[in-house]
Amino acid sequence: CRPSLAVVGATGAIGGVMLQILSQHADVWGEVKLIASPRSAGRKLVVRGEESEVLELTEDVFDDVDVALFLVPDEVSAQWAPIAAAKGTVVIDDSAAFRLDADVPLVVPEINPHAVRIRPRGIVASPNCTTLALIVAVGALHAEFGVRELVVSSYQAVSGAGREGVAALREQLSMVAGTELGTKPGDVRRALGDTEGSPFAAPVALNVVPWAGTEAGDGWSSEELAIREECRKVLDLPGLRVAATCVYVPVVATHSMSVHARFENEIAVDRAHEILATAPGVVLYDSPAAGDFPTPSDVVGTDPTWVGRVRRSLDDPRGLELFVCGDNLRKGAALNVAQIAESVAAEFPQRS
Ligand code: 2RA
Repeated sequence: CRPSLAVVGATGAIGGVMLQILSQHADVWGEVKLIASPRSAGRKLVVRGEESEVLELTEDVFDDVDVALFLVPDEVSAQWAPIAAAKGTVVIDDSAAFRLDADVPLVVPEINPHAVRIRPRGIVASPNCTTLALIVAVGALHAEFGVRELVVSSYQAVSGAGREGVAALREQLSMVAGTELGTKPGDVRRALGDTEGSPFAAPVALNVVPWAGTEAGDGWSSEELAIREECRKVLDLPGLRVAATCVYVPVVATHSMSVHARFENEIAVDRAHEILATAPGVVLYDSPAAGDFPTPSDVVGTDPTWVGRVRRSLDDPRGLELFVCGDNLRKGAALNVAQIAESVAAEFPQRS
């Protein structure tokens, strides 16, 4: 019989995308339980075409659950994932709580699918959305050229900061629309006044904000260090040199990144194109003179990492420049978790 599934955080933004994915993908699951905090329990949501009541997150809810997807904040995962795992449930966790735990594999199915099987804590982690947009393309190139260094600048969508991020952008846009703001120092900031409730360190409408996450020491943000540590772990390259600068931009969903990648071997740009054109989870869209390059407003809602502007570095035959876009709520969150879970589900028939 097919493994049972729990979706913890079913009522959140990523939970909503997960329910769509469960309805769209080949159905490998038996019973699917939808779980949320006491505040959201009792709501009815549709999954696989059927209405289902959302259950409250309790210890007992994991009885008879084979695989649980945790789509909840770090502190909720930190508390509840070990409780579910202790009951024998395999946890696939989308939070940052376990990503760098040596006993928890950090899995991107296109890059390190084998890692999912070694999970001493019964927990498998899925990377941050910025890492995910980047790693699918860089990992494919690494397999042939051997990546040694990444210099990354992100253009991150406000939904990375949750529903509050989207609400803040929409509210700020409504306040500046049709004005002449954005022409004098500080005029946008003054016009928006107290941006209470905004998760951003500066106005995000008519602006860009070079700070994502929390202070992580020596001037770095947690988001920047997450890209570094997670790329190292997924690629199994503890010495990979990574310098990231993370920036929020006025985009609702889909993170973009400009990437300078340096490899061990000299780059043949035609071969780089070929690799990207055929790599799983990647779409190469790269005829800039014809206006063909990925942008977040075209990529949003799609599954792959889109890559364009691929060119050899002018001053370094081992360097490649590229621009990537990936939907932070799909591959960047729900889709990668679903893909990991499907690979775990495939283990079940062999067990019985
Ligand atoms: C962001 N990566 O995009 C964060 C969310 N985890 O803001």
